[in-house]
Amino acid sequence: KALADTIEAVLEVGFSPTLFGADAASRLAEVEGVQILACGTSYYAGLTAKYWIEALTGLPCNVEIASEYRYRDAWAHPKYLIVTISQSGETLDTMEALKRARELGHAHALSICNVRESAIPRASDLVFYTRAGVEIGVASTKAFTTQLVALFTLAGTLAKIRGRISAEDEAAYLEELRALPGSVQHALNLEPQIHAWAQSFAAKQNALFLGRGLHYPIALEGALKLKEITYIHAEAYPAGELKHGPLALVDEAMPVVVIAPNDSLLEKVKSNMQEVRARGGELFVFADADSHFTDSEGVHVIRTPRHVGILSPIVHSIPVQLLAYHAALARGTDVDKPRNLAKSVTV
Ligand code: F1P
Repeated sequence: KALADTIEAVLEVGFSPTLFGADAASRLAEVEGVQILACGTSYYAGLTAKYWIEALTGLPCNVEIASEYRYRDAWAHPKYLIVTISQSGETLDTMEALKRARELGHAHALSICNVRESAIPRASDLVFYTRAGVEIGVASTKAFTTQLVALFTLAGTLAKIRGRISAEDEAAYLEELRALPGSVQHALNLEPQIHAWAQSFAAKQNALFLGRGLHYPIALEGALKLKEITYIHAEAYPAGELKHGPLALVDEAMPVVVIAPNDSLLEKVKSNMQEVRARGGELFVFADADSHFTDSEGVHVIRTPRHVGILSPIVHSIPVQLLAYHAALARGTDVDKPRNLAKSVTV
């Protein structure tokens, strides 16, 4: 519902600056680059957005963890748009990074946030409020998918302002957004199969998550969720990076989750999967319905909906979050209140 409501708000006006505030049109028209600042899951939304922004707008886009950026003398430019992403709008590191960006000379700041009138949107010039409302649990879930819709909309809006997409392109992207809740529902319907996988994950000590391109941040999100709510040690890598180190970790005891959408990188991902199987690693693959994967020895496959193109990371975030959720239930941990974590990190 959070996702459908956020998409509905976008569909009402299309890729329009009005979605971001009263003087958004003039501010966004000036933008020559984008600097994204965020923490945790929100940072992964930013990493995904980098692909969309650079591909659609041709603008450079940097993404940095706010707790690092706030303490350094970063490169800055008055015509770069600062984009902060925060579910709560109160995360201190993100707030301080925004202040730092202002000190360094960035003129325009846009906040993507769930919570109206929280600190970060109040300190920003432009705001997109997702329609996700407040997260019940500590770990962000619906915030992530709705942040991604907001960021895709920002990419589309900047592209439109810069004359990089035609009216037909815009209509096609909006059509993809309109169809998204149906694909996400399909992904949610995979719950029984994911529940079955989660039973074996619950007994593991470690897990590795792999993705490529737009789906590398989704591998990061899957690993973070597993860490946060099950306390299983999980790492995520771009699949092409396996041979540069993490392959040394792979043996029969290492489950490897692969985000394998039916996109232009699929053949590359398949060869990375072979590297894992050759070392005895057990593969858990999320593949799209329209690709040709079947279960084989040591390879388990769950089919997400038909490939949805550029919005695919939003669909693929659902099964990795469900996997962590069911593994947590199987281990008996508190999914809403993980140990050592706070809902808003304000220190
Ligand atoms: C950032 C964040 C969450 C994470 C956990 C701790 O919060 O790192 O992504 O799941 O809840 O805080 P926010 O800035 O998005 O509110």
